[in-house]
Amino acid sequence: MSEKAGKRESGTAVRSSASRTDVGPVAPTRLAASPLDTGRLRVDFPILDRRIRGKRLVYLDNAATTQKPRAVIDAVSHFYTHENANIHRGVHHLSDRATVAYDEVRQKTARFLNARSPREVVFTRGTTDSINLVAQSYGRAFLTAGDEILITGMEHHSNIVPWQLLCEQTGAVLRAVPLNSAGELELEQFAHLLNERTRLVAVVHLSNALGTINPVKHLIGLAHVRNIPVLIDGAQSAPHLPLDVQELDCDFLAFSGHKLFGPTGVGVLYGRESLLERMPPCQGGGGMIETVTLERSSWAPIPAKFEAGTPMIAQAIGLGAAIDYVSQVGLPAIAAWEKILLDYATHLCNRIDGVRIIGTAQDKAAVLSFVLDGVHPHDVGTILDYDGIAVRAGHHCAQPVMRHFGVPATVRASFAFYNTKEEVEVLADSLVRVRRIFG
Ligand code: C6P
Repeated sequence: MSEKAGKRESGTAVRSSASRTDVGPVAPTRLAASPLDTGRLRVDFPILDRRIRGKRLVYLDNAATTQKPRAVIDAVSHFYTHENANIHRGVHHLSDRATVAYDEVRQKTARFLNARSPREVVFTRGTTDSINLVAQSYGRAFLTAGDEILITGMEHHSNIVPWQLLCEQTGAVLRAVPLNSAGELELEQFAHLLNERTRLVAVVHLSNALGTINPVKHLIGLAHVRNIPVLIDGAQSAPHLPLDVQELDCDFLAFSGHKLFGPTGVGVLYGRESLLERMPPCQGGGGMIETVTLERSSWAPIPAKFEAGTPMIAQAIGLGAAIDYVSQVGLPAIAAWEKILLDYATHLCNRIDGVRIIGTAQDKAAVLSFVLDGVHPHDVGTILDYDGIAVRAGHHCAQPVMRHFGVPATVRASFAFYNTKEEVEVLADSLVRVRRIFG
């Protein structure tokens, strides 16, 4: 069903280098970021100066995709202007330069996630692609009929449908942990649903539709007691929360470059080395082989084994610039500022007649989903757009969440560190206007 039908600069380094192995030091820090100098940071994002229908753009659709800092735009442009070549193939200077640049991003990504090694970082097209990779590689190799995969009732379709496809292919069974009325996981149900047949757990870290932050470290601990690997959908957490795969002890983690202020078309699958080693490739082609005869082929070492064909080179370069940028702003500072914005927006919206917030979890970040009594979310979104405010209205690719709350759609304001309290006030004023228009 379409949504319509359902109608570099500033900050502290992210984390200590304790327990890092062969991935080197983090990018150098340039400016202090506490408190976040939002006014200064906004200057880095050219699009934020745009006017929409004569009004200053208020961009509150960051969960869908984030805006790009000049550093990212320049890195991609510089690559195409000065270094463009295919990688891992050429003997010429440009190919060598491009290969080095691409491989450096893998190291940078490993540091960003505190992975043990760059070998644990597979470049993909995005979160969706990463999850599908695990389903079609790990899932098809190791799951059989009657095995169970445990997800939750607040997953994005990207963390539901790949498992449903896998279940059709293998006879495995998909189970989901229910939600309570605040949009939190029923934790005792999680423990209850884990059993001797469970072969994989896949859980969203930060819900795109509700803003709920799941206690993933706790969930991973429970699953690991039974030796069950856990995949974390980090699409929404990567831009908002510090991530440390060693501390979380997750087995897989997926995120998208474009939600982390980087380009579209590139994402990451972190995978525990011992698992990636055992997993077969699920796409064949150039780049992922060791030797090929007309009869059979053998695979390149990880992570190349999972990167068939010419990869998204320029996009990966852009992702590297985005990781530098975000690391310099500092995710702890980002999370703290966005919490202030979310609390302020929640406070203002709660004062508006007829607003019902969907998702009131204790632990929440960056996302404010709501409905306005008697007004379809698309109408709300359209009127907000006339005021220059970009929000998303729809089911947010989380139809089971909408069904749980008995709504076809919500309006979703989603924040990034460059948003301001003034923008939150513009949103609230505009909602009051919507209220007046609809009586
Ligand atoms: N959510 C949103 O507006 P891709 O499309 O592969 O970059 O990310 C998919 C995805 C997976 N998990 C979560 C929790 C997500 O939020 C998303 C993307 C966007 O909410 C686009 S639907």
